[in-house]
Amino acid sequence: MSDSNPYIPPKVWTHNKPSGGRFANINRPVSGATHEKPLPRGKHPLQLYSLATPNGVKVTVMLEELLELGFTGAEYDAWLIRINEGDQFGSGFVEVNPNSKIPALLDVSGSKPVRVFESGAILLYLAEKFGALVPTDPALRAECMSWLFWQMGSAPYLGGGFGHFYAYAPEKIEYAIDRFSMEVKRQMDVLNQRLAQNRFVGGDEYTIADIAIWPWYGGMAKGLLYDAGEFLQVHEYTNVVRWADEIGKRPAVIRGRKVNRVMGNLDSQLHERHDASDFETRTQDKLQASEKVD
Ligand SMILES: N[C@@H](CCC(=O)N[C@@H](CS)C(=O)NCC(=O)O)C(=O)O
Repeated sequence: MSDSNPYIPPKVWTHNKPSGGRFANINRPVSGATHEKPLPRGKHPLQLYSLATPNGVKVTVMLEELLELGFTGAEYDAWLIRINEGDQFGSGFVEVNPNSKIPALLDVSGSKPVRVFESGAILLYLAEKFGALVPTDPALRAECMSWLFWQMGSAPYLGGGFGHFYAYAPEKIEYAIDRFSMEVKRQMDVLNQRLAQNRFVGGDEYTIADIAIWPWYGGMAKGLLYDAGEFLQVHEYTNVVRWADEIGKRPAVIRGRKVNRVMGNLDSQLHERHDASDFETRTQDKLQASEKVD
């Protein structure tokens, strides 16, 4: 777009050409399944259909934290949904999430399966199911919920706004990058000020608010998202960095980050998880080494 050739929106928008941005091939202006494909089911009470994006990691970290706390009912099968290949538009996936986005959870522990979609709803569902990682005191619970919903409302500006225009759009549009950089820096400052006074986002306790916020804002503070650490000077958010480092060392977080991961070091990729032992035996480094021997 240039001043000499400005875009003038027509009276009615039509989907007449691909946008050209990264992931444009999977974007459509309609919802629903594009093909018949039932979802696989494993042996555990919880069936997760996901990918290790920041939204996906929230749920695998939550499940690993619950297992770490001793809740055996949180045993899960994690199936890989490759969103670049359109798996989220298969008929089985759409039955679990009509919005066609990971993560999606099916709880098959009761007489009828319960579907849950939207990462915030999944965290809350699991926290309530097991009575863990969400405070019972009304004031603390309200604080935890406020930060959980803050994340759900804020992250689309970070990902869909800043990340999209800074990293994925086919051209760099100064207006859009300025607008979303300003907003992301404001959000990082909100969190930084909160964490200056509190060890965790909700207060003294580690909760689902931290689990929701960490993959996005912790990732941003550590310079892991969109290669934008220097651009946004994220090291300045020292309290967020301190909090991100502390959470990143938790064993459940280290495990949860690996599940459904298809990028990075081979030993950090556990494409599917069906058993706790898979972390030792089925990461990509191990699978590829055993293929070479065979
Ligand atoms: N608000 C949703 C957002 C989920 C979401 O955006 N998922 C992305 C990956 S992080 C996705 O599945 N994208 C596939 C698509 O848009 O077709 C949540 O928190 O669960």
